[in-house]
Amino acid sequence: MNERAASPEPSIAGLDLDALWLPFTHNRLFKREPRIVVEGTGMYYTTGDGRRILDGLSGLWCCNAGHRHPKIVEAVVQQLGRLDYSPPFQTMHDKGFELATALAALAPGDLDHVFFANSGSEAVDTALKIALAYHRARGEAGRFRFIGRAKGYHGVGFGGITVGGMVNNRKAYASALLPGVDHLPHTHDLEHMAFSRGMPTWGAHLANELENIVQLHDASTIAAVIIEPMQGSAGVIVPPVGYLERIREICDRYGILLIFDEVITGFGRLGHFFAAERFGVTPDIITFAKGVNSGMVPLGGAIVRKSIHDAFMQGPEHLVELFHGYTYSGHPLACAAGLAALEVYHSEDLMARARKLEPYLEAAIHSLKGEPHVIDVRNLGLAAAIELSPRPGGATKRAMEVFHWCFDHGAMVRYTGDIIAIGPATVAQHTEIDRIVELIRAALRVTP
Ligand code: PXG
Ligand code: PLP
Repeated sequence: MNERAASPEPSIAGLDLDALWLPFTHNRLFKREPRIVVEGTGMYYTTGDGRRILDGLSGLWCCNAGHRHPKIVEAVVQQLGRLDYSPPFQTMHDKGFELATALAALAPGDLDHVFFANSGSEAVDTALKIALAYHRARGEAGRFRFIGRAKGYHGVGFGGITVGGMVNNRKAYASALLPGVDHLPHTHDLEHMAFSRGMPTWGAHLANELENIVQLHDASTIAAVIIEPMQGSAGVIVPPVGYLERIREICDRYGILLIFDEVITGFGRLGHFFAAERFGVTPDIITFAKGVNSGMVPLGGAIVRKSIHDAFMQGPEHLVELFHGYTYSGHPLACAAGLAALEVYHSEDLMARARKLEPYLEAAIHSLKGEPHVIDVRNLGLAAAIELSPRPGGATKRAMEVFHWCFDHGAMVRYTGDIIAIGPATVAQHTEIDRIVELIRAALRVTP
C-alpha cells in the first residue's frame, strides 16, 4: 500500500505554499492537503513525501512518451550546450526549420506550413487569426465569425474561451468575448450512447446543425469552424461515426475553413500522429501542443494548408505577411525536444504501440460498468472516461473524492465535473493499465 509517509522528505519540508496561485485549482483546499510532485520517470512520479504515483494521465495529456525519456532529455541538454535562444522575428535557428519540416511531412493532405507558439492556447489564437487574415487577404473580410462547439475546450485566451463551450471558463469574462461567435451542439448523449465502445454509432445527424447555423448567419460572414475531433477536456467525448465527415462537407460547401484542435488528440493519443489521419478527415488547419515534444518544453503551433499559406505570400516581398508571433515562437529547447520526441515516436513505434494498447484499455475501462455511481464509460485510443451520477446536493464531489483517493493510493487520474478521465502514455504496460483501473474501482466502492 502506498499510504502517505509520516513526514515529508527534506526536499519539501518547510516549503512555503502561500505565494503560488495554482491554475484551475481549488487553492485553499489544495494547500491544506497538498499533492507535491518532485520527480517523474517513465510512467511514475515521486511525491515530496516519497511515494511513487503511477501517472494515468501522461502529465496533463502531454508526456506521451513517458516522463523524462532519456533521448529527449539528451537532445535538450545538447541544445542547451549550443544555443539557448535566438529571436524568431527576422532570424531563426536550425532546429525550428528542421522541426517544421518534420511536422509538415507528418501532417495529412497538403497541410505543409507550420507556425510556432508556446501552448495550446496560443496555438488556437494563432489559428483563429490566420483564418481571419486569410479571408481578408482573399478579399472576403466580411468572414469574421467563428463556430465552435458546446463543451469544446480551446485553451484560455479570449479567442479560445469564446469559441470554447465551457460555461465556467466563460462566464466571468462574458463582456470580453469575441463578437459573432456561435456554437454547434455537443455530441454527448447518455440516452443514446452510454457505454459505447470507441465511436458511437448514433449522432452523425448532430453535424447538420452546422447547416442551420450557416443559414442563420449567412456563409459570407463565417470564417471558420473550430472543433476538437475528439473532445478531451470535457471528458473524452468521442465523435459519432460519420459526424466529422459531415462537418467537413458542409464547410467545403460554403468556403468555411475547418480547424481541428489536436492539442490532446495529436502525437499518439489516438494511435496516430494526428486524429485527422485516424478519422480520415482532413481539416484546413491543425493546432497542436502537448505531445509534440512529450510535454518536455512548452511548444504549440498551427499547421496550415499550402493554399492558406500561399494566400499571404502575394504582396511586396519587403512587407511582413502576418502581424503575429511570440518571443518564444519555436524556442530552441522546445524544438530540439520536438525533434527528439518525433524520433522516439518513430524508432520505438509508439503510434502502433498505442493502437495495440487501445483494445486492452477499452476492455479494462469498460469492466467498470456496474460499479457504484457509474452512468457511462467511453474510450478512444489511449483516452477514456468514466462518468458518475452526481451526489445529490454535491455535484463534482464524487469525482473529486475518487481523484484524491486514487492519488493517495498511488495513481494520478483526472477529474472534471463528475467525470474521471485517464490518458496513459503510449509506453504504458498492461499491468499499469490494470492498476489504474483497479484503483478507480476500489475508489468507487468506498466513495459514498
Ligand atoms: N486546445 C485543446 C483541445 C486542449 O485540450 C488547449 C487547447 C490549451 O492548451 P494549453 O497548452 O494552453 O493548456 C487544450 C489544453 C483537462 C485539461 O483537464 C486539458 C487541457 C489543459 C488542461 C487540462 O483535460 N487541454
Ligand atoms: N508584454 C510586453 C510588455 C512585451 O514586451 C511582450 C513581448 O515583447 C509581450 C507582452 C508578449 O510576450 P511574448 O512574446 O512572450 O508572448
